[in-house]
Amino acid sequence: MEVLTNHPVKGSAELIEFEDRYNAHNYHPLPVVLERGRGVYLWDVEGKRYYDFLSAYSAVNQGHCHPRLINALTEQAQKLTLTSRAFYNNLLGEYAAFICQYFNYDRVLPINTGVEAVESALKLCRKWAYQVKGLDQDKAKIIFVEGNFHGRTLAVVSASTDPVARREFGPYMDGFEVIPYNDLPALEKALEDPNVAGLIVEPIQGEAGVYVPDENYIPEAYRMCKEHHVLFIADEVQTGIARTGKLLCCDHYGVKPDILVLGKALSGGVIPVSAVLANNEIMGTLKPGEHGSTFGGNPLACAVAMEALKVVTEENLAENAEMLGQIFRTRMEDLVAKRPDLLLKVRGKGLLNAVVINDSEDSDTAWNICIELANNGLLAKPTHGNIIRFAPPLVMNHSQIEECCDIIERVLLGFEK
Ligand code: IF1
Repeated sequence: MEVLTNHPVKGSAELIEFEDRYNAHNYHPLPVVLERGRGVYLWDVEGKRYYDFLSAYSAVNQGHCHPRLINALTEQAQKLTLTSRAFYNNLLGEYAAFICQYFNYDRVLPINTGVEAVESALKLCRKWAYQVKGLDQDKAKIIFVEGNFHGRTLAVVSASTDPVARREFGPYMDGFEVIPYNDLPALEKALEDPNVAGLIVEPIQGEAGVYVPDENYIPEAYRMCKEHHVLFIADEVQTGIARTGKLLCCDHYGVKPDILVLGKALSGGVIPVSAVLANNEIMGTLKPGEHGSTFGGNPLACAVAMEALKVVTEENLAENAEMLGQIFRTRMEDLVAKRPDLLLKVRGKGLLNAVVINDSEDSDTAWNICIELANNGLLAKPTHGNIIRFAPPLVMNHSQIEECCDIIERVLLGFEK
């Protein structure tokens, strides 16, 4: 195989071949090679334009290459990018104050990727269990729910119920218990164990296929946790930052998590930035040297994250997601009614939605539909073989969402299994 740099211009087929040849095969991408993005649009190397209905798994809520974010990035990149936490930098304090006021918490723990923030939250929960709740050493238990997705580290896959994510990565971590999702009696029973320190939950399960729990699940789970002096930890890495039509998905339920985990859109997809937020009683248990990261709290991340959150507010992205989500689901429900042989249902909140295909989990129908959608200029990704997630950037406008619904309608009405 020839060396890539010897060729000035490469087509999709060749670039895919290089990736197949040299990259770990840990993903199965749609056969589209993207090179440019702006707002709700992506362009491939052949210049074909697509509507993005994945938003890099909800990381680019603010739209691709948002000019304000790229400006914040490039301005800061010329001044200072990384100091480590061995010294103070001029932006971390400002950012910490900003994000704490934005989400109404006492303190933030700045970190980089979603899974690192989840890991940090789990460690923090254990610290709290020993120092505040008073559990005996090494006894703390954290409850997870079936179908969870919190990332890819050893601790987190130890609690996964997805055999693909878990298999052959053992031995697994102790101190985790998995209960059914959306099942309050199961939670009540699990909470009887006095060693339970925390419950971690996604308010809508993304990877599992955009499962929205019953209306009372999140508020009741929160109340039960309070009753048992157990921390309610919300993984809002995917659902947070306006995606579901409110700033946080927990806002739909009037619940303020004890520990809030954010990532993805905290940087608008520009660089990895994640955060754990909590009040003093919890965050105060961490002392110097007990946890950290070389890149956590770096000035580049601080500059970008502040701008990313300002864009969410100033461009009314939560309200827009709520409004466009209603339109999208109404249009999709019409389609489900027209093609019951192909479509089962649509579910979601705001602009985090899924259409469930009337076919088995191991069918390739959803994949084939996504290929057809791509041919028609719209990029979406199947999850679990028979579910298609639709999650465009939140900067979309009314006529664009209608046009996208037209594309989806055309493809689905004409699709033959
Ligand atoms: C992959 C899905 C999305 C997350 C929640 C933590 C993390 C994620 C709720 C970890 C990450 C990802 C990562 C990506 C696929 C993906 C995903 F398809 F699995 F469900 F978003 F839709 N908590 N989600 O959803 O964040 O460490 O990756 O920054 O791993 O393949 P990360």
